[in-house]
Amino acid sequence: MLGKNNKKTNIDDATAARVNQELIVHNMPSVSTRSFVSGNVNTAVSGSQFLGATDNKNKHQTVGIVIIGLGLVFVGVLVYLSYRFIIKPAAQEPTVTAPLVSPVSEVPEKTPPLISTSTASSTAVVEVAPSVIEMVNPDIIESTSTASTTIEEMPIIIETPPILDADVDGLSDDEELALGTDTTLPDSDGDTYGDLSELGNGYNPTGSDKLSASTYLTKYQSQTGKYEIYYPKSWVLKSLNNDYATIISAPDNSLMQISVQGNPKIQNISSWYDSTFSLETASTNRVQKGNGWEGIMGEDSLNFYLTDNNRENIYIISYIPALSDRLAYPNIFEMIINSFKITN
Ligand SMILES: [Ca+2]
Ligand SMILES: [Ca+2]
Repeated sequence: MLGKNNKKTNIDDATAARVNQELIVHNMPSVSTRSFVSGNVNTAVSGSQFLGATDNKNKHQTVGIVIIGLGLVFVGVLVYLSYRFIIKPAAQEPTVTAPLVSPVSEVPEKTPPLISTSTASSTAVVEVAPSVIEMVNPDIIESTSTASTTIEEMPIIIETPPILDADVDGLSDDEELALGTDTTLPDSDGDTYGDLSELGNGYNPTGSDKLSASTYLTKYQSQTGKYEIYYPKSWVLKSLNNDYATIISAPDNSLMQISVQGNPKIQNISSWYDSTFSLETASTNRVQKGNGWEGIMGEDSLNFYLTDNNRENIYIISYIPALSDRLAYPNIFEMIINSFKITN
């Protein structure tokens, strides 16, 4: 039993040893396993192969060094070329353009910055200025010449419009438009009295009753001047200088003006007129009597001078035509004078 057990124990030990060896063998690397298996011969062969690899390695290293050296040389050439043709010229350009820039930087103080060189700017100014003068002067001369010819022709262009009287009743068409009468009928209201006759005698040419009843006329009262007048309603009246001057504008830009001034010497109108205009010939025979006044028509027939019965003021009624040779409203001027009334 014991021997059997010892035998069995020896067998188990041998098995265990073999198992361990196999475990060791299987756990070792395959190369080592080959070397152990191949023995010394394989080991010598592998040694000669190792010497050959070392030679090849040296050759490769030499080639590598040569390649690296050539690479370094090539890089050096590239660096030199880049410095010679790129970096150096780029570095030199500012130094070359610097003198060109500095004059330009001085130029903008006098000329626009867009101009690259001072010579270009100076020649440009010098060339343009005379050409402009040469271009402008002829135009100016031509324009003045044409203007002068136009001015010479002006009187022909603005020839005084003719004064028409379509119905030949003595009232111009302009006056009949202001009075509301018919320019084609001498007796507009058909009362057998002509328009001019009714107007001159203080009657309404467009209907019955007195002239003051005409719907085409209106009355103006001056508190300062203490008078009243009638004038065409369609005309424009303006009071100036505290009512010491009154202006009435007619459609053709003619004016009727009534001005008031003192009569410090309390002269009658004939004496005032003679002394004012230094007339040697007495104008007494030209005196007209009105409603609270006496007056004299000036020799130009455009100014009527009158004074109130108290000889307090001198009134001047003036017809100021827009064109000196066109008097379209002589009868209305007369009507305003006749309608003049001192109101006190
Ligand atoms: Ca007429
Ligand atoms: Ca009539």
